[in-house]
Amino acid sequence: MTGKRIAIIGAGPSGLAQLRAFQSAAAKGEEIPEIVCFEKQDNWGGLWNYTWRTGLDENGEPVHCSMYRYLWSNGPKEGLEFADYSFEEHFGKQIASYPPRAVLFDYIEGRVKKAGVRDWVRFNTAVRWVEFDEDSGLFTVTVHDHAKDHVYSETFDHVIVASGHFSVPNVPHYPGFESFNGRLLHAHDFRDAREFSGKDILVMGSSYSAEDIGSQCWKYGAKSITSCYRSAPMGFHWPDNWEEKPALERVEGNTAYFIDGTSKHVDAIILCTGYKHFFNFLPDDLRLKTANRLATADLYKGVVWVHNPKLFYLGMQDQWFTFNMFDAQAWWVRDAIMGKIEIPADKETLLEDVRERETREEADPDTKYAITYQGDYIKELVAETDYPSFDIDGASEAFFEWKKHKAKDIMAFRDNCYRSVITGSMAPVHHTPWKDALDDSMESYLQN
Ligand code: FAD
Ligand code: NA7
Repeated sequence: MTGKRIAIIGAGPSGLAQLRAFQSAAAKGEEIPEIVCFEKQDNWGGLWNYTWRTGLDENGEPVHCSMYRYLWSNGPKEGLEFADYSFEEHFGKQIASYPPRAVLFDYIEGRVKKAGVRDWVRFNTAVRWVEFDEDSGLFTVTVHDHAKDHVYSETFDHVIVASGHFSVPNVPHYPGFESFNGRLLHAHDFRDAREFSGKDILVMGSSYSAEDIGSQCWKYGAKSITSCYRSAPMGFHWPDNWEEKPALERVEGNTAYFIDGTSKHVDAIILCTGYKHFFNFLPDDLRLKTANRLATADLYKGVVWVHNPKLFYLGMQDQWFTFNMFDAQAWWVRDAIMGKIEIPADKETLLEDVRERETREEADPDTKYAITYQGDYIKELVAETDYPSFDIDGASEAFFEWKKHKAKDIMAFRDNCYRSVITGSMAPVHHTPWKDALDDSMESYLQN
């Protein structure tokens, strides 16, 4: 041990990447700091740890999970595969490209079980407050251990915030919501598409949640789907019972009125209106405030809090890449903490790095550009650590293909397969087309 103590907040994919990063250094014989990971849920996996609960959990904490039953990966697994732990290593064979949630949860868990880091996590422990003391140079982290119903504080040299940013819903108000006669909910509280079979539903928004929740409801027998957009339509070739409309104006009774003067009877409104970066355990001087974008505000190299470089954030970007990007970040943060990477002392240099990333992101609104931009970011970080280098351009190619497959047939894109950039092998075609595969269990998915 180096004598340093590190607090990680959250044991989702980002926090787990950080645990694995430190464990891999220890496995190579390096001296690592003491690691304490605080996780408010009773298990790891973050959003991938499904619960039927909505609202408050068994401890009275806000439910973190925004995932739902029948959720299948919304992008190809070949774009997110861990470079140090392939799908083939985990499952003993290559599997199809769009695994359901339970399969991805198993994969995420497999790597950290193998690493033997569960003891580093304090479960059922919600972080309540973090403070930095200039004199000692230490953070005080105050937590609530729900198992013992005990609140306590400990000090740390570094804090790594890995609490995610797709859990606290952005909930707009539209006239008439208070007297709507149907079910009105945010995507965060959506759990089971079967609730909406036979119903006319309205999904508000034109991004991933609107697309996927609408598609789930279609698959499980909704009578009709109407989606409405604020800025631009999703523009896919939708099934006959799916209509895309411009922005909602108001609701009266069960009728939704849109700004083009049209209206529609709806039984339910699902607000797929995104999430907030929300950190109620951080004071002003430590709290990230950013839009959901690729170049986050105030994070040098996308991870170092420029106003106090002893504090790090993981996974705060909008995400094309996920697990492998969290890995690249976690390995980099590990090396910064262990003194192998130097963070410039001059704040202006840190801010200049942020500005350069923002300008480069804003240079081109094209999707392909954005994917390449995030791939380049991963390359940049991976080049500075011993994270196994992998064919990041190849992973970007999988995303380019995915985009084309969605444009061709939005209800069949998950029937395609791609080549792993980690093992080089091609994924098998799944045994059942996505639209007919109503059983999303791991047992069913792995029957190839
Ligand atoms: P999270 O997974 O959000 O984990 C954060 C952890 O921090 C949680 O375990 C939480 O309990 C804990 N925590 C929060 N606050 C506290 C606190 N105060 N104290 C203690 N612990 C705390 N990505 C993909 O790659 N493929 C997909 O198909 C995909 N689908 C998605 C579908 C939905 C509906 C959503 C919302 C996201 C999806 N994502 C998908 C993106 C997802 O963000 C990442 O896959 C990943 O879960 C992010 O990991 P994370 O660790 O950064 O955050
Ligand atoms: P996103 O990607 O942040 O998208 C939010 C959508 O909600 C987007 O289309 C917004 O429209 C729309 N929005 C936001 N506020 C409003 C209001 N007030 N009125 C109407 N529409 C609004 O969130 P998602 O939940 O789709 O995806 C988040 C993650 O979950 C993603 O990474 C996936 O992997 C799963 P805009 O285009 O800004 O006009």
